[in-house]
Amino acid sequence: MESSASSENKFKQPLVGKYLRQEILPTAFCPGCGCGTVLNCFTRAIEELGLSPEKMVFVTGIGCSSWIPSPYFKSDTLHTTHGRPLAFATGVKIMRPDLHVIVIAGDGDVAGIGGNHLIHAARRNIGISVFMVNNWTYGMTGGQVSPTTPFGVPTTTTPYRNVEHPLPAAELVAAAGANYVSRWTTYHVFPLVKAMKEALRVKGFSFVEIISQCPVSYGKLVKMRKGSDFLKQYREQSVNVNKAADMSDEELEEKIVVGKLQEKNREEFVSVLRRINERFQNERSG
Ligand SMILES: Cc1ncc(C[n+]2csc(CCOP(=O)(O)OP(=O)(O)O)c2C)c(N)n1
Repeated sequence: MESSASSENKFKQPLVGKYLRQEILPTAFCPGCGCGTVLNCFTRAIEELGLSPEKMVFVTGIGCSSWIPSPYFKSDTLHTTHGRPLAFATGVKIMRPDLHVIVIAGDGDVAGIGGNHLIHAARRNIGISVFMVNNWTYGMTGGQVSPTTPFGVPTTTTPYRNVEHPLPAAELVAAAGANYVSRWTTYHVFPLVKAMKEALRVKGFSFVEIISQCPVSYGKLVKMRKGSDFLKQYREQSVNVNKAADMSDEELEEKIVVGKLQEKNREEFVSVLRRINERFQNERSG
């Protein structure tokens, strides 16, 4: 097993050039944005797994977090329409089950406008890895309410405060039948890298929710202007899923439950589909 010291040491090695397009660096993200941390952790995860860029296809929607893989990664990337990355990714996986099909996109994209695609991709247990960067807002368009915005928060579209409760997207995906679900924050970089690696190894549908700061669009509304303000909040509010199991709903209010929420071994959708199609075709021709 790898020691945390060697893991930390490796974390500092620059991987730009091997996986990332150098010409567009340093970054398009706002100061303090969590997308850079997600990009860094993801690059570390694929390096530690030894995945080659030719074996990955990234599919994104529209939003700040969709810029994490596209255009930064040197792999093939499909930058699609807002809300539809899972629909496109499903098509890619069905035609190329040999590739790692990876969606990195925002909470608006994946759980809002694309929420139905998410539920059914999880239900099918199709071999797609989804990394939902949850900044609790529509970051790119300036801080509108999203399905994951906490209750009582003012946004540009809820100036008198959000009166809806946030969607527990990771729990929803687990209930729908995904093989792997976990949640971490940009404060938890080492467990996040580990979760990303676990998700990428899974044969069926895998989902990692990453709570990530948006100090510009969201932060201006809640008066938290620095990335570090959010990291402090994530550290203080996070509770591990094992500990959360013994806590009441009241105790869990305003907490962020982190850790592995689900791990199963259901057969992956495309392999079932191919097996059944082949059997039917053999029966017809024989
Ligand atoms: C069909 C459609 N509706 C709305 C938009 C406008 N739009 C672009 S990005 C975005 C929200 C992005 O929020 P999220 O997916 O959470 O990603 P973030 O920018 O926060 O990373 C919206 C509403 C669009 N491009 N297409």
